[in-house]
Amino acid sequence: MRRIVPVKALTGKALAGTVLAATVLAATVSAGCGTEGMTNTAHAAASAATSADHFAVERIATGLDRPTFVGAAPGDPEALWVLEQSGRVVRVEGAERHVALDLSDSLSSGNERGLLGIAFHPRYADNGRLFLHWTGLGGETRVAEFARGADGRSIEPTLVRELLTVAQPEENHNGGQLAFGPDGRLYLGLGDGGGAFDPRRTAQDRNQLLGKVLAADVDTPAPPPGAPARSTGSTGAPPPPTWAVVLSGLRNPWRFSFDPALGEIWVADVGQDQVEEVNRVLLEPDEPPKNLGWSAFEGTHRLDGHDLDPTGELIEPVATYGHDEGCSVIGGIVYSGAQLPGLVRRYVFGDFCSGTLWSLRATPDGGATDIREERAKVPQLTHIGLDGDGELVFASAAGSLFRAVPAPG
Ligand SMILES: [Ca+2]
Repeated sequence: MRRIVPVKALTGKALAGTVLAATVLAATVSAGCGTEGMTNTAHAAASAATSADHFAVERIATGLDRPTFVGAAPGDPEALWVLEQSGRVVRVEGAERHVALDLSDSLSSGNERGLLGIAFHPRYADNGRLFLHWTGLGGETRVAEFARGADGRSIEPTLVRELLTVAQPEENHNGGQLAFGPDGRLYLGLGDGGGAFDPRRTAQDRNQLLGKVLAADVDTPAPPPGAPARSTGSTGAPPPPTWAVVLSGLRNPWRFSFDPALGEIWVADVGQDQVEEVNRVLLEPDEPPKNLGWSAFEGTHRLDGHDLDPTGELIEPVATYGHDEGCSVIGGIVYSGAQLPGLVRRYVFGDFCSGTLWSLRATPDGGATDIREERAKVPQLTHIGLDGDGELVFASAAGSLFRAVPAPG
């Protein structure tokens, strides 16, 4: 598999087969993000990108408390739904804000903890089902189902059912993303449990949920054979589903997304000291869980003393960059909107620390090519989502939301 290394990451590293085609606009690079190496790379790189291919970002909301998610709910196209790390779910429609749910009394927040993920059921418009991922008061991962409130814009404060609880040995690497896949299952990303260099070796242990992307069928509870259907409470809620490991070998898959057209999942895995990576993986549920390498590999760098589970296909990232370009990759999305024709079918992703945004194009062989640094930046980027029209929206931990708009000129 070929891989792309944005800009300066090439320097001093032997990466045979690397493909690079970047447009770098050094003048727009923000403070704190290395620029010196980028210019040389840009001169060397062939790029077909023109001004019309790029986009700008426009701030559309401020004053939110460290938003970790922004996106739309099916059947509610005019609103943006936002998660605040400290525990509130906020529905934003124009200038109007409505706190749909406040979990702040029942979660621990700060560092990488808090309200981390939300997924609306694909038929949310009809059934009002939604799912949240947060850090419990004891630091544990919690995933539960909730229901839309009677007013249509709130969430019932009493959860419908618990879906998963996982103990977390450290404060960091709690994963985050919760999303429905093209197969209708609910997917969750969990980090390796934290610390440095996966001290508990969870990511390569197929029997542990940490360091994995998991999936569960939340539509058919399917009680064990021969067992009577049971309920978890007076509500008659179905029992928790079984979570299956889809991908192993992950350090902290903060954000992932699906490309339903190709049946693929794009997973950005946050790196340790050197390498941030983007992975493109074909979903093949009949195959053993594919292995994204951590902690035997950081990017394509083999770590001594870390065993590699030999089962499951080993997946190399399609794009990596070093810590001279950022510090935490923020996985994005394959764009298929109408407003930015130069971006159609390109995967857009970014970095939390530098605020840099890049896009790349998938190749038929499962790799990626034509990476380019976008002109726009989103400082403290935490999430890239879609509004009700399928256009890109961005959350910044600094408290703002942005949307992508055509670049002027
Ligand atoms: Ca990896």
